[in-house]
Amino acid sequence: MDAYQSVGIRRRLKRFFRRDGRALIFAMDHGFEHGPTDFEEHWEHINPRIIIRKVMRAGIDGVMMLPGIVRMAGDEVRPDRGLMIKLTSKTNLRPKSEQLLQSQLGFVEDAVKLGADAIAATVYWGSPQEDAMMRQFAEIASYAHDLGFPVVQFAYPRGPYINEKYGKKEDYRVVMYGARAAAESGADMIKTYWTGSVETFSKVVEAAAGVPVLLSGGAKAENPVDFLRVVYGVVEAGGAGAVVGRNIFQRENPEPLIKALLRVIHRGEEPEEAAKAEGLL
Ligand code: FBP
Repeated sequence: MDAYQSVGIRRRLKRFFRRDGRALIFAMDHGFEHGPTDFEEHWEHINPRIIIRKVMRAGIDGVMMLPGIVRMAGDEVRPDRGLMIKLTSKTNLRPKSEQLLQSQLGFVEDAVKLGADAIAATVYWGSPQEDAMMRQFAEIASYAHDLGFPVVQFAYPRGPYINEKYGKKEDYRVVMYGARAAAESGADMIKTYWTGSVETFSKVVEAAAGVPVLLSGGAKAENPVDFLRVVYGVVEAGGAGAVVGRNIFQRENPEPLIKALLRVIHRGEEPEEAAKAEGLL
């Protein structure tokens, strides 16, 4: 890679991270990946403009979306916040046997035209369709890197072999393996599952050997302090922050939680302290 491309990658990556090297990113690809029912609790958020305005106001560092959402509401994303465009997904309407595959739904050129600062793609490590996703990731990453764009891998190990051998996909040996595979396949940023403890997540971070590892938010926690505790653990383990969807848009007013998350991620505040400061306790 020549100097132009590597400078481009480094500059664009910095649009997500503050000086501390950490970031809080809002994820909104669920209407596609899970279906519109994910928005039923707060249906107004099915309109990306409404929720993006809220997350911007709260001070989020970046957003992650599919190309169509950027076309619908990309102008709500402030120009000083990182824009990550994800180019793979699947619908929940597929037969179960095809759920372990993400397909490409957009192209690097389109993401560049839409103003992306980073390009993202998922790999389900351990899936029977791992081969297809590896190839897809390699093609996306090679072209994005060629143009000077960083590539984010949603490294989500899952599949029958993992369940059989490790019992659950969040076993740290599995998550650590996925993070390592992401780093070795050329990712500039990795998003993956919480492994349940600081000690085990530290291993995931170490396995990524310097490539920033961010938490994948997961299902909405009824008690926001529980979620703040997980994110606090990610930071303690050396993680680079979190990419959060449902814990944000499944709340009518997500601003206090976003602000509390920013306190935990960027100021290292204890979860209870951050929650109190934002009126969550
Ligand atoms: P959440 O914070 O809601 O978990 O969003 C992060 C995310 O990676 C989304 O980008 C994606 O649609 C979803 O999780 C994948 O969820 P699942 O684990 O159900 O495949």
